[in-house]
Amino acid sequence: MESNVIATTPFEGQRPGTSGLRKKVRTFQQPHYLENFVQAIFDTQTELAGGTLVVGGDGRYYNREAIQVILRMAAANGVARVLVGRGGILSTPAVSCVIRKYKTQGGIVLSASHNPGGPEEDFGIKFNVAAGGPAPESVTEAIFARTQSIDRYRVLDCPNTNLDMLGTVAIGAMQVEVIDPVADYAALMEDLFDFNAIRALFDSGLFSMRFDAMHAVTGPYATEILENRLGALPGTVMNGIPLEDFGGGHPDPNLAHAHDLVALCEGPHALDFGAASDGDGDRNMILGKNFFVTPSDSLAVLAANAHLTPGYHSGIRGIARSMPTSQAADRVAEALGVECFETPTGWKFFGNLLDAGRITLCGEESFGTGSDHVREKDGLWAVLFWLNLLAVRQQSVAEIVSEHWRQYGRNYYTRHDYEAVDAKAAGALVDHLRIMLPALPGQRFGNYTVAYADDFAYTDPIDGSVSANQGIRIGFEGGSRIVLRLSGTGTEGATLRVYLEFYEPDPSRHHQDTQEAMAPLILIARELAQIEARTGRAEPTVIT
Ligand code: VG1
Ligand code: CO
Repeated sequence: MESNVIATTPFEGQRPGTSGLRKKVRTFQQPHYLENFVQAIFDTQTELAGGTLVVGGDGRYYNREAIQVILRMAAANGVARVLVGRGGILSTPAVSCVIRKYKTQGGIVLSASHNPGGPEEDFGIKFNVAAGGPAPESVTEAIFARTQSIDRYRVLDCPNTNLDMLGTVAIGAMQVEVIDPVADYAALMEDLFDFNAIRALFDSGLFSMRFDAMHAVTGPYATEILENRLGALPGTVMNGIPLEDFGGGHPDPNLAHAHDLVALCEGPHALDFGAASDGDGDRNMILGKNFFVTPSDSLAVLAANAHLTPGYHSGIRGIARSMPTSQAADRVAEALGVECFETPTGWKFFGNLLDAGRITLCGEESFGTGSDHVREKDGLWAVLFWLNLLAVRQQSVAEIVSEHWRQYGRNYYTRHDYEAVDAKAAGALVDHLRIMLPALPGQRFGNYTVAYADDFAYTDPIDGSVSANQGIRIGFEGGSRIVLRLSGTGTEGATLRVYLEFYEPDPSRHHQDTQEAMAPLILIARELAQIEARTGRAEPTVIT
């Protein structure tokens, strides 16, 4: 087998966004496009030569082809050993689990998460470091810099590797071990949660649930853990077979895209519990009987109840949330007397805090929750955490959350997304807000008085690195907030995200409709940002 050095020239725009490089499949299929990015990883992450790399993806269209390219390039770049999930499948949290368990030098995750899949849709690639988490900005910037000057890549001339058979094969001097994608992850979940208590809940026959895998990567994980190990009824996992195009849908677990599951949790015959995960298995949505748990509330409830689970019985050390996530978790941290951190959007900002032992739990409003058990957000972990709480507390989801609100107050929360808007118009909208910021404090809008207004900047408390321009924050007296930022994961035009939060301490007002309760704040956000005038959109594309 011959190792070839292929001449190439740089592509524009290979800077990783919030979570890796995400582009249309057609972009990745251009000759040398994927290869350039992968070679930039090998050129900058030099410990991979002679080391072990984990490779896997969410099973979307182009997953298998990309893995074959990565294997040939890894062999030519001197990687000693690759662990790859059978069928090319590994969920994002499972990649993190495997990197940590086998102490590898890093991993490559192939996914565009909740974005649709298929020949005309999206693909993505992300590098995870030896701690198991997404590469920090210093690493992604180094990889990007290398893509701008790249002039050659290395690839071994060899046939495709059979990804469907467990076992070890050699490609040149490199060992490729095809591993069971579920086993290590499932074992970790058994360590963290009380499987006996959850099994008893299912055995009681008094508890009904469905898990919607949305034809994405969590199907095999959920079937093994929920049905095989915990004894949930066959059929508990719906849409459990991973498909290259996710059945044509958006594998995005929210009220808009997981509509079949939402319907099963509504009405007089509603299920007791519904949950869903996204394309690559790191997001989660939690539903009770006629009840939706916002991801921000979910983080706060898990934090307040963590001591009820085996994995966290000795308590939590601290909590972190991304800046747009509601401040519900802050109130729990205060009550527990632990630290609370506000980080920029994206899981990579939690890594240092987790590694340093400053936090145990962390989360984002975008249906992401996780802990120090891995270095990615983890969809099924959150579902099992909730099941553990339901089994121990013997209460419904609605009772647990309502009780939480009575104790801490309720942070009403909603996010309005304006998708595929003109990128220039979106940029101008944010620039205009930035100019307005200094004059806002003290101004009154209806019942709301601006307490502070800024463009969020974060200084990492562990390594001192600074990340500026992370989103516009307008905070009001009493704790309500408007946050605006542009998405860093989209592949078409720009997506404007408007995050709204309103604090209500009075329990008699805890059961209003969210959009109605937040209407005045929504109007203020639309007017301040001149959304309709600047984007031509009178209404958001998706409300979560
Ligand atoms: C979005 C979410 C962010 C999340 C990121 C990756 O980013 O808002 O909270 O970390 O997706 O999640 P953005 O830049 O589009 O707002 V995933 O499940 O897509 O890897
Ligand atoms: Co995801």
